[in-house]
Amino acid sequence: MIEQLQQLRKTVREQLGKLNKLDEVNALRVNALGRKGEITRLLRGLKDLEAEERIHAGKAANLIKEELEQNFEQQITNIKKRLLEEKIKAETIDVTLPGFPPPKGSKHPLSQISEEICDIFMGFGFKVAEGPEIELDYYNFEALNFPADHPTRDMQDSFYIDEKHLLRTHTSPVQVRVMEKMAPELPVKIIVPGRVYRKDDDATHSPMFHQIEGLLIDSHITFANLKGVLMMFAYQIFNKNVKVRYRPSFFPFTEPSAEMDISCVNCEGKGCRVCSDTGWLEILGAGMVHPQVLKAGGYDPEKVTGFAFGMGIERIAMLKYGINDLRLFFDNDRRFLQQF
Ligand code: 2NM
Repeated sequence: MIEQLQQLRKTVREQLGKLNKLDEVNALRVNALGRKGEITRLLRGLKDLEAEERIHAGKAANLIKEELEQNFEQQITNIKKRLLEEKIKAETIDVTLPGFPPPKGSKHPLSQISEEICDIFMGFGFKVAEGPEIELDYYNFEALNFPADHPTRDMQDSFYIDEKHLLRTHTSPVQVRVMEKMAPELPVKIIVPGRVYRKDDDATHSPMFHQIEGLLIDSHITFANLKGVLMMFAYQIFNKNVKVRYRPSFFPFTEPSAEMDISCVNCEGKGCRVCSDTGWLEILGAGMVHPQVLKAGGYDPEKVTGFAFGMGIERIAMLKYGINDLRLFFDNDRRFLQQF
């Protein structure tokens, strides 16, 4: 019996040493130590032995059983350790490899143009000013000399928050706020970019759009200053040999008022679809600041004069890039935006 046990111990240990898969180890374990396994089968023979030999053989069997159990545990631990090492080795990442760069964004074309325009005027010594988009009726209309029955003051044409507040329809209220703060200091020389809101919605009008307005107040400012500054601006923004012309116009906050045209950037003045065969494109409105507006801003119209102007960023961007539908600026379609 003891010899058989020794033999079993030897073969099991030999076989176990050769195994390197967990399920094979488990199968051998069941086969050797399980309830229906070899040891159990051998121990069934114990009852046929002499008392002394039985005790002896029983002890030996238990020792061998314990030892083999430990051998199995050890082998399982070894295999698991090896598997883990192989797994870690296979998963090793080379941290020195370059990563995947995140897709690069870019500035929105309207922001680009807005910054470009501000830069040009900053080159002329203007400072950038900003103000609230929810504005008081006073700053948006009253102080800017809009009569009570002006169409844009109507609920139909502007977004009112309540009786006294609305979404600003232009950035001019900021100019009044700046004048109030600065008066009587001179010069006032500011440029005001920002969002404005009007109840309009088609291929060339969006209910929200962007404007840049400018204001220059000092002693002895004349219409000649207006023409010179705006002409230099046109030359810089449409870096071509554009021609410039002024046509009389009307705005409540300026007197006299004018519209500035440039020769068509598409056909260079010959006449085409972009300029409706006129050869000219309207790009901004301007004028000498109305005495009422100077007064509202805290300046004495007997002592100072000024000019102001305003333009729509979308329109400038459409002309500069040859875009025919301004809704493209607001669709967030990357096929469009990636072109800038
Ligand atoms: C325009 C056209 C003409 C303008 C006037 C003022 C202010 F506040 F100083 F009176 N700011 N902007 C102005 C003048 C705006 O936009 C077409």
